Amino acid sequence: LDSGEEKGKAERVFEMMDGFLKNDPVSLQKDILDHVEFTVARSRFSFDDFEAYQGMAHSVRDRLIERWHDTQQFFKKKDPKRLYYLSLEFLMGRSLSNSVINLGVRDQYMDALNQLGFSFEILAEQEGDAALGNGGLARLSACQMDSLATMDFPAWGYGLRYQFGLFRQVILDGFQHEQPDYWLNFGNPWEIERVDVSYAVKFYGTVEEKSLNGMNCKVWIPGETVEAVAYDNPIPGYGTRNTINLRLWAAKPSGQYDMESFGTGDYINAVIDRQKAETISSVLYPDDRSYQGKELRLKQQYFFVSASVQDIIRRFKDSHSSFDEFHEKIALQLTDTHPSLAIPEVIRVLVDEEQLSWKEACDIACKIFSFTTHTVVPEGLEKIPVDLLGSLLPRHLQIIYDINFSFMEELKQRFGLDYNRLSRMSIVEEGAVKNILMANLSMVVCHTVNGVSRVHLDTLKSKVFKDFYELWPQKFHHKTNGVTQRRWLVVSNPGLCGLISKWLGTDSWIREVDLLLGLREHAENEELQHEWRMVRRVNKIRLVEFIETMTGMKVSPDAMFDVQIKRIHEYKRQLLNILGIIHRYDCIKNMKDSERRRVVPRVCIIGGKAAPGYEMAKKIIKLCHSVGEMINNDPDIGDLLKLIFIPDYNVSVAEIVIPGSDLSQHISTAGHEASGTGSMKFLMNGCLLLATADGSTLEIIEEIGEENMFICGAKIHEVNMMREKGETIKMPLELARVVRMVRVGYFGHEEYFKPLCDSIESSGDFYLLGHDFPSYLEAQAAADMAFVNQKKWTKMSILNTAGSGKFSSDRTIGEYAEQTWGVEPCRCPF
Ligand code: T68
Repeated sequence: LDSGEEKGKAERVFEMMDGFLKNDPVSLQKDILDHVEFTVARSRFSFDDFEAYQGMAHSVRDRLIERWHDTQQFFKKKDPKRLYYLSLEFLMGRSLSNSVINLGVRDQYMDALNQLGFSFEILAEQEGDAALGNGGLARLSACQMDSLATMDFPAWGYGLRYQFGLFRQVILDGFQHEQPDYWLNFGNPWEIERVDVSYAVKFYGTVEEKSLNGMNCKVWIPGETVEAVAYDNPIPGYGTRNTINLRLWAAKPSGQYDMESFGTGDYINAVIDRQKAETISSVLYPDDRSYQGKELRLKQQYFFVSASVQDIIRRFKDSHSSFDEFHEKIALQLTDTHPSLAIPEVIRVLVDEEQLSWKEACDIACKIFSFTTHTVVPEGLEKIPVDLLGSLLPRHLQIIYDINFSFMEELKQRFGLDYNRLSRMSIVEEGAVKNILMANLSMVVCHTVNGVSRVHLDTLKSKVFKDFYELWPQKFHHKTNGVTQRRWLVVSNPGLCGLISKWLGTDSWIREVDLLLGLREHAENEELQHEWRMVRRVNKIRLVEFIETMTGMKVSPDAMFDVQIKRIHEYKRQLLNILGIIHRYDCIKNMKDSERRRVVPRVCIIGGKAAPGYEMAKKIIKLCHSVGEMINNDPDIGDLLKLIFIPDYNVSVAEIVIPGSDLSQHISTAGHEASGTGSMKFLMNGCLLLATADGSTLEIIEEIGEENMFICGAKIHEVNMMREKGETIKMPLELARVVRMVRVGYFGHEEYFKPLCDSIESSGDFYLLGHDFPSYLEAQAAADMAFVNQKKWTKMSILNTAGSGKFSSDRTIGEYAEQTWGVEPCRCPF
């Protein structure tokens, strides 16, 4: 569009489009009603909340698509270096509120709906969560997409469109049961099906050698082909026209005719067989730390990687005639090792299909790939059995072997024949079952490996990837995680958001989060403190109502709301929390009336899912219910203590719970949490933290000051020392007493809970509950003391929000863009 005439044409098109999609309330009403009538096919004179939600969602979708087209056109024209963000999991949650806020049309929609007799809040609640992920890693991907869009980076996300997201947790008699998440059953207005964008993904088969133009070539003859169809999800930035794309792939039977099965006359079975292709993208694996080397999981990984790589190369070739500039135009970010098959896939396509030399292809791969690891323990690293990989992806196995061969040669040159080192660093793990170590493959090829907090990087250097650090210290970095303040403050806590803007005199902090620091100077201002408490109380009342709806329990908003919401894991120590609650209960029971009057009433809230096969985690959920049943029904205790388990924890639940919490717990055994991001959301919302010195908490302490938090437990070096020495500490009496109560059946089910008690008392107490219990109780007592002094508490709360700026994903993404990806903003004109 360089000529004047073309420019004029483009401007006219823009004008027409702007004319088409107007954002005044009257135009919005018309759009909503049109969608109710023509998209939802309901009468515009009679429709319910859900239909109104659908009509509204489609009208918002139109506006998203408009900007998304403009953005993609603009990127195409400018041809900047693009970032491709590959993640097998995205926990997007709901989209309606987030979209209208980022598009800057929330107030207009509220007016439009009011005039139609609907409430925006009620419509927003009609939406189900998009839960295409497990936990922290998946929500991080979603937060980072929001920041990428807001900060105008030319980025694309790629993932898998699971038909069933994370299971729904149903609690029956205190036990967790898993049910499928039918999230697509009522349609999904936030995606655009692109039947025109699809790629064939190959599996199985053999590799043959052929001679092409006098060169020896490898040709992969697949045994099965599945079609990957694109579903595009526009991601709007805040305060910008930029709307980027999250492209999720769904598996469909291949359009290529398999003449043999169709030719034999068994038409029905042939069709049914082909339909099985869809199982690849049917369900999300619900384990968030273990790897079982399952074929379907490997198929999912390759399916999504292959479609994405084909798409990326197709887009590049649309505007480039050679691969010379490939590494200058493309950065590929691997979210953990789950997408690391992209490495051999890129090399395969470049060598086998684009006829580049092995060296050229490897050089390109080394320049474009970076990866971030989200795990701390070596057992958390992905291993793929060689037999499985060789049968599913025979050509990729060859490529991995070739990469490993060159790498081993390089190591020999450098360190001589140090066989121990060679075997520790090899991509191929020898043993009864041979495995491919995906982290080692990523380490060898990627130019950068990032940890997710500073202390996580230390662990990577000194433990998990020690040998690699010695070899390539320059590859190791960290980018401390962050969360998006758009979702976690603007969408979920409008009250606090308005108050912050009022006291800062601007809402610019929504894009420049460091401005929150300006709250520090008002932290002791009585007027702000009063308003702050009012807003927090309204949020607590909203949470009280939510708890009643979900559990039937009525709790008092005057109590301290003490919350632990996250995946259930032994290392996250929900058990420590529950044992602490039993201790509190036991203490109150033994108090005289005069002492009881000084007790700070608490509502303890726990929420989270256990991986379906993780027995200990499921026992913890049951224990929580059994203890809750006893405490909550004890008339002697009344409002002094309540224990609530919130079922089916997800992003939308977090959006209600976090703004209404007073205290939140992040009490992993030090050294086990790579980062942790929940704490950052609570921090932004002015909630106080009770935490161990682990993961990102160490950096939070630096920003907020230890005096504004409640820190407990062994430090990382102490944990390491205790484990190295195999020290067994004497069980503190208070802990022995509460474990005994569980053991002897005070809460029933003594046989079922026995392994929980044993894990502390007779199996070495790996997670150090015994060591940390006394300091945990002290930290809880300090929280009680602070809560009594509401002025002091409110000041701490304001200081938390004020100091939370570092933990915005905007900062994280800015660092990645500059230090890892080398991409620059590309802002689409308004
Ligand atoms: C989490 N990891 C870390 N993994 O536990 C957490 N894993 O400390 C960190 O803050 C967060 O990542 C973001 O960096 C995960 O959530 C997974 O969900 C997962 C899923 C499948 C396989 C392995």
